[in-house]
Amino acid sequence: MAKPLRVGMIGYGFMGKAHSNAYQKVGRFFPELEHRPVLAALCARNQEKAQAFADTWGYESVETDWRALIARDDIDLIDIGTPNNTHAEIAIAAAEAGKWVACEKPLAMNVEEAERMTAAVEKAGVPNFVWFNYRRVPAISLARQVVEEGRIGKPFHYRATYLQDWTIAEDVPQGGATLWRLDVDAAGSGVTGDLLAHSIDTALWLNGPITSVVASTETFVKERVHQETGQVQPVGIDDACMFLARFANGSMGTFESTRYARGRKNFNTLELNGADGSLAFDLEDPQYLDFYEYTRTDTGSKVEDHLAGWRRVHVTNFEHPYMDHWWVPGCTIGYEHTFINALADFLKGVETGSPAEPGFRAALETQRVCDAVLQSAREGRWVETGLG
Ligand code: SOE
Repeated sequence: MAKPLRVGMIGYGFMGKAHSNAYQKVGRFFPELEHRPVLAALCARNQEKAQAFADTWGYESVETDWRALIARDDIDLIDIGTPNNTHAEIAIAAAEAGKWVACEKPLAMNVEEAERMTAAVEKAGVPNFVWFNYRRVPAISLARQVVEEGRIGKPFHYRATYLQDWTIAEDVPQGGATLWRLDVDAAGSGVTGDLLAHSIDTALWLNGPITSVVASTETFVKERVHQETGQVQPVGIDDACMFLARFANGSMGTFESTRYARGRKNFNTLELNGADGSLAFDLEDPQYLDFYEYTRTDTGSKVEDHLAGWRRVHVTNFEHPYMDHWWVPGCTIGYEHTFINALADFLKGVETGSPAEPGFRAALETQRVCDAVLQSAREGRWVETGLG
């Protein structure tokens, strides 16, 4: 008999939808899980909008004060889908109340907050998880499997890009419920925390700790109208960020992110080059993992002959990560399923006693890299991350 897991969801934006959908579907596609999420309460400051969202998604009740939500005995898990500047206070209060905590990325505004959040969930001993959903794209999980199988060999290069184009117009305002990602007080940073945090999380997972970085950032539009004050205010976020990285395994990395790459909507790519093989992935073509095999792991023989070439793996077979929970081979899954896969891993981790990553401690490592990147950009020098 499945155990109900009563979810209190805070926030109803893009991530509120993605997370709510995951709670609704996970039990249907991962029926072996012992826990069955129940959409118990939706919390947001605007009662009318909260009620509308709750009605659409089937939440049982609505709260307008997150402290009241956390105080409820009938809530087991707090999901934080609110702007970054609220994550720390909510997560710490939820942990102290003994709730499970699932937090949207990036974990925090900075390392200091992320450390306090990690200490709080660990002190309380509560299950915790950060929604770095791209790890759960089957092709990216397969990339990790290929690395673990030793098919890449000694890694030399890691290359990541994360490009979008939605803030190019100068009349896009900043702040408020819809555009808080452009307001440094709500977001903490621009593309570094919003987009590169994803790239860094994936890189740490696939290629190990990043030990040092040197970065450059740019803010192309210096002032924007703030939606809450109606005033033209300075823009404090990084619109674009590029950094070089050194990994503990001796490889070098390049990372590039911007919201000014005209035509790039959610272009999130990675490439890993090793002595024995290479891997490449592009989120705009998410069903595929590209693999170049130079050395066969079974025989050790080199496979570079007149038919050598990149292999394009359509990651939809039952033997591919997560795909035995979805459709028949050849039928694809999409963006929303990565959240369902992530939630399934989180619940399974709690049930088996082997917690799914990234929990808060792993997300703190990503935060350390983000902070080092921003510090490097400010100071114009290489900065150690403290990892590795
Ligand atoms: C930014 O545009 C954004 O919505 C990020 O905040 C998400 O994390 C990313 O996955 C899609 O783009």
